[in-house]
Amino acid sequence: MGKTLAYKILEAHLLEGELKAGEEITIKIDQTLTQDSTGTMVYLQLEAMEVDSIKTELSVAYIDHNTLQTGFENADDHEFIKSVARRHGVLFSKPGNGICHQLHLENYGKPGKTLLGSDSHTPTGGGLGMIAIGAGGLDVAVAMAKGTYSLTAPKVINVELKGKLRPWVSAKDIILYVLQQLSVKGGVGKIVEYTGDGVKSLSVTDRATITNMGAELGATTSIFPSDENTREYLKSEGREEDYTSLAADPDAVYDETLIVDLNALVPLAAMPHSPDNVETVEKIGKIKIDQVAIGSCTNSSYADLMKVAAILKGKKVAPDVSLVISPGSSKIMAKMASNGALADIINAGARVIENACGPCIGMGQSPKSGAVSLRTFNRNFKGRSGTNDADIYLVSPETAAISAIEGVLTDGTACGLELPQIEPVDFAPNDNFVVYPEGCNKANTDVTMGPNIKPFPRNTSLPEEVKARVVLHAGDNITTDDIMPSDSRLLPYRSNIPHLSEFCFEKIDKGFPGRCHEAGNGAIVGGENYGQGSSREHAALAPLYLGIKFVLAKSFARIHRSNLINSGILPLVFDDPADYETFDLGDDLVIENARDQVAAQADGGFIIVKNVTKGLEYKTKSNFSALEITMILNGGKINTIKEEM
Ligand code: MIC
Ligand code: SF4
Repeated sequence: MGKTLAYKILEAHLLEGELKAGEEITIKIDQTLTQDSTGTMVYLQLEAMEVDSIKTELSVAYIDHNTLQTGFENADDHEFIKSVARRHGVLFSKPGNGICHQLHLENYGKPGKTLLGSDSHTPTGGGLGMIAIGAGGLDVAVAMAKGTYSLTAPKVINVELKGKLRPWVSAKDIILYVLQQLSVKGGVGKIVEYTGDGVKSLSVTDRATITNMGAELGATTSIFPSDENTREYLKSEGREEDYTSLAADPDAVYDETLIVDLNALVPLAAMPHSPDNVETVEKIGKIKIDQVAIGSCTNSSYADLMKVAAILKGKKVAPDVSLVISPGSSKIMAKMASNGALADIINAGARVIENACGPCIGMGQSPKSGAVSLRTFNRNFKGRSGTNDADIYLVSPETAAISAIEGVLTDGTACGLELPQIEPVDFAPNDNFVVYPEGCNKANTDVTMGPNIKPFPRNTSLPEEVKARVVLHAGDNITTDDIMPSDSRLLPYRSNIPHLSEFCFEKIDKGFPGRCHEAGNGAIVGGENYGQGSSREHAALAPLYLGIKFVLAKSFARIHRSNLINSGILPLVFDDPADYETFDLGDDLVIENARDQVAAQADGGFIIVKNVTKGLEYKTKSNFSALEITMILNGGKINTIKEEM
């Protein structure tokens, strides 16, 4: 039986377990990446583990999320990360160098390697034929300390691409189409593997756009084969020697298949407020727009921005539109400065901002009240832009650029403008933004810690009886942005959980922290796909700080479920989803004999939760692995690791 590419790479990295969908496996991690907003926790945790040296081949600490430095907090975070990076032999990418995923693709990603990143869009590396997985910060800290990562072996979906895209239809439209077909939870527990003759018409950065947004499917990761286009890309980045050819066996067996006819695709947009709420640009119609934002780790490559420059050249941005562009990396910005494309963009009336995440995470450029904003980004959750009543549409760079000129959402296929073919160019290697740890080690380098950096909360081992009061009854698809919002006001406090926790669930229920303080021990009730989106473990750490003991939901998103377990909070899944309806705020719940019940999960048992207020009993089933059971009993991952050591 032929093998999928994903399983070939997993097999080559398998350390423990049976490589079979649903089984717990431990794999070797070759590379890690962190970014600043999750990175401070990662490096606090790495320090807490007291390791002597990291075990990965390469680890990089990027600074890209919060580069506004509106107060001392960010700059202190950057300095802290730099100091710990130096102590442990981690490369440090200074603010201004660009967005972690784009930079990793350009400079370090290698076909066939494994990469674990403390950011949900780490699967961008799948565009280069890597197994690149997003995880919570603590998992990444452990991957650095031990060189390993444990996960449930996913199923593999085959997305077979047939044919070739027409002009004005791009990689973004492919992934928007896949999202429309599979939904934001369609990828949970799965790897999405792209095959078919259509693959060869896509460049590595096109592929990276697609694997990047596989995060929005809830997938563990997404992957493309490594072929001549991969070689060409690595060559253009000055590292052809990193190329290896990789593909699935021709007779590989997949768990599911989705066929996409590229010739038939048209420009698409994800409408407010979910990346899978997809419709054709033509059907949505020529709605008036107020803002266009081009960039983010999804669509800020050289080719993307050169297409944008070609569309804008000699034109003028519409009077009511603010067009803002954030390039993916310093190399891209420098190249466009030298070939004149940057001037074309600026002359058209665009605002060019720093090579960073910027508006994608609400770090500036929030649109006006009630605005319609077109963005080439990957998430359009309500309020993420920093403006709660704005309507965000996710589109391709081509659609964004032509719409910025027209002032209304525009389908480029009908505009009569010919798009030029963007030829690959050579990028001179430039590591002037990178700080190497040379000569530094734990003995000669101190940790630099500013006053805003507070210790992270730690749980205690699971008691025999867990009592908790219902402090929130939430709906389906709650995002980690809902749980722990992030914008220019809150991002400076990513290293300060006590402060941050006062804003937990702020956008959907301002009374949440108050109720938690009153209850002492709290429980959250949620619907389907609870915790989708960002990998931020703050969405588990802030609830932990507020006394949350367990979350009852119809289903959980992968990374958040792990973050809860890592924090010693139980993610419990209703055996009967109808139970969800029976809760009210203030209901008192109890799990009796909690330790025995959790331990019995290994034999496929249920955990029984009693609703004392209503006199009801609920069966929950969570399929905890043996490792997860140990972590829950110990009150989290860090306690478990400490014990092991
Ligand atoms: C995001 O896109 O939501 C983020 C900000 O990059 C997060 C990480 C974070 O919350 O710091 C992610 O995707 O994991
Ligand atoms: Fe940064 Fe946005 Fe990408 Fe997250 S999705 S890494 S905030 S650019």
